[in-house]
Formats: sequence, C-alpha cells, structure tokens
Amino acid sequence: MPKLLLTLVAVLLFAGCPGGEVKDESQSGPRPTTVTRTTGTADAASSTIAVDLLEYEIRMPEIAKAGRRTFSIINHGKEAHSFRIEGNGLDIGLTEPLERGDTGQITVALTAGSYTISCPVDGHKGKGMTRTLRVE
Ligand SMILES: [Cu+2]
Repeated sequence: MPKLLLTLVAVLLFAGCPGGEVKDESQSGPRPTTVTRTTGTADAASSTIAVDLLEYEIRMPEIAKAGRRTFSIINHGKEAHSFRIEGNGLDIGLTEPLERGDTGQITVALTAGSYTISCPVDGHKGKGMTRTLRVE
C-alpha cells in the first residue's frame, strides 16, 4: 500500500508540475509560456482541504472543487483514527491510523461527483465517522 500511495502522489505531482511540461504546451497553441505558468500556480494555491478527526465525527467541507487536492488530516480526538475516500473509481486511505495529535496527508485527483469519506478504524464508521463530499 505505501508504495502504491507514493506512486500515485508522484504521478499527480508530475502531472501538476508547471516546469517540465511548459515547452510541450506552448508548442500546441499560440498562448505565451507565462500564461501556462500562472494557471498552474493558481491551482496549487487552493489545493488543500482541512480534515479534523474526533470521536466520532469527521469535520471538513461538504463541497470541494475538482482537481488535484491534498487532504490535510489531523486527529483531534483521543483514540486512533484514520481516513479513507471512496468514489468515482477512487479508493484510497492513510496507510496507518493517526494517533492522538498526529497529522497525515493524502493527495488525490478529484473529479466531479460524490465521494464517501470515512474512518476505517473498527466500528467508527457505524458511530458516525462517515460523510459525503460533493465535488463540482
Ligand atoms: Cu475513527
């Protein structure tokens, strides 16, 4: 699992990197190179979604914009909690639960639609640690 996650992050980072792809994009159209760079930077600036885990609740926005997004996850609870996102062909989570006070990050490419967020620690989903994220 860690290897899969790292590979996914690496692919996404490469895809979102404005440095290496600039020449190819400028050859496909008349747009100046500077326009391409500006677009990439603006996208990266709004890419983080904050997630708070506690007993037994997941606090985060209900709606997110499509694109490459990093979930920045904090365990504000007393027990160990984790994070999983499923939907639109995506199914990925933290490789290990977060202990109290720990933080974790997952970077994914979100497309428009509905995703289910949950805590995969035993029994927590049934106690309320599940919710829907709408991506538009
Ligand atoms: Cu939990």
